[in-house]
Amino acid sequence: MVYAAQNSTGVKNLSDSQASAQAIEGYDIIGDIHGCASALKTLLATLGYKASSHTYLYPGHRRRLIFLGDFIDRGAEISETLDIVHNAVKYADAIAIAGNHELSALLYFLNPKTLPKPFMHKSIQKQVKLTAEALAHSTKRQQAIIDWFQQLPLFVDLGEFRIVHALWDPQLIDWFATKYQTNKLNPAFIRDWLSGDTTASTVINRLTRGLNLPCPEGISIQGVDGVIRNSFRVKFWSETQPKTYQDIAFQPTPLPAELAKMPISASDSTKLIYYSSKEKPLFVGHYWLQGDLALVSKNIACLDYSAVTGGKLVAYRYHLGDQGLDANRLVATELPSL
Ligand SMILES: [Mn+2]
Repeated sequence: MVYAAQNSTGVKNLSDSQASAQAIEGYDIIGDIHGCASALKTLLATLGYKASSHTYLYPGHRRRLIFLGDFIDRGAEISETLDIVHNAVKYADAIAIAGNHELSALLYFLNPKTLPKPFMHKSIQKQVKLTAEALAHSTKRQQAIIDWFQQLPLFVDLGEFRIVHALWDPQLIDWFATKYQTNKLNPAFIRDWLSGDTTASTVINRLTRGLNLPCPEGISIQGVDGVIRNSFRVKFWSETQPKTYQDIAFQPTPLPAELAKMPISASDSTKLIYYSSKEKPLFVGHYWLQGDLALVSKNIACLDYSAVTGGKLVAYRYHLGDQGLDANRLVATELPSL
């Protein structure tokens, strides 16, 4: 089943670009921008995109842009980043999917009485305020962004490859696509999510924040960002059978030694999700990678290299017809360290 917006809710997107699919050579998939518009413009130039009247276009419109979510928050150029991404979607057939930060912003702007955790964790509230300030000067523009966010796709299967912000969970994706007949956020889903529907919350958490396991009693983790957390992010692929928590942890902050060497409990084992190396290539952002560019597994590329904290903004140049992924297709714009 292809989840690529067959049941479009009226927004110009993939269904339009599919009409001219023969003319497309490939896609340039860009990781978490977090308000780093200057880096984004440098990366677009490196990739060969040229500024036109409203947007950036590849010569002959032969390549299209894909944004993996988390365009906003943290960085100094949120407003300009939103302009570039939104205009690319409106005028250049780009695809932009929701990250956990767009969902937090949505909650902030929709202002429900009870804000679902963990999207309104204190540290996230602070970041969302930066985005709110960036949009404060124009109610009309703010409304346009909120309207757009409410229709962002959560996941897309483009036939040859898939994209999601953090984790591709086939069961939850099937549930969403069957129930709402779309791959996009929509009023019925948002209503369910805000009213506390458990599956709706799980979909949002899992797809945009990945799989987090709770720390055992008495253990917490102080992140590289200073925030103390009671859970940690884990992989959703593995070449070999994982035995300890060290084998499955996937986050910039190392696990405390006692947790790292602990054998994975039976109940945690049942929660693990496995994206087989036989599945089609998958692109994700979200995980704050550092250091040299590499694939995270044979068929998964994570394009989040911590741009906003002095890392790199990263793209993957996918050429239609490619057989699998190749680390040489990763392209980066270095950012000045903070
Ligand atoms: Mn994220």
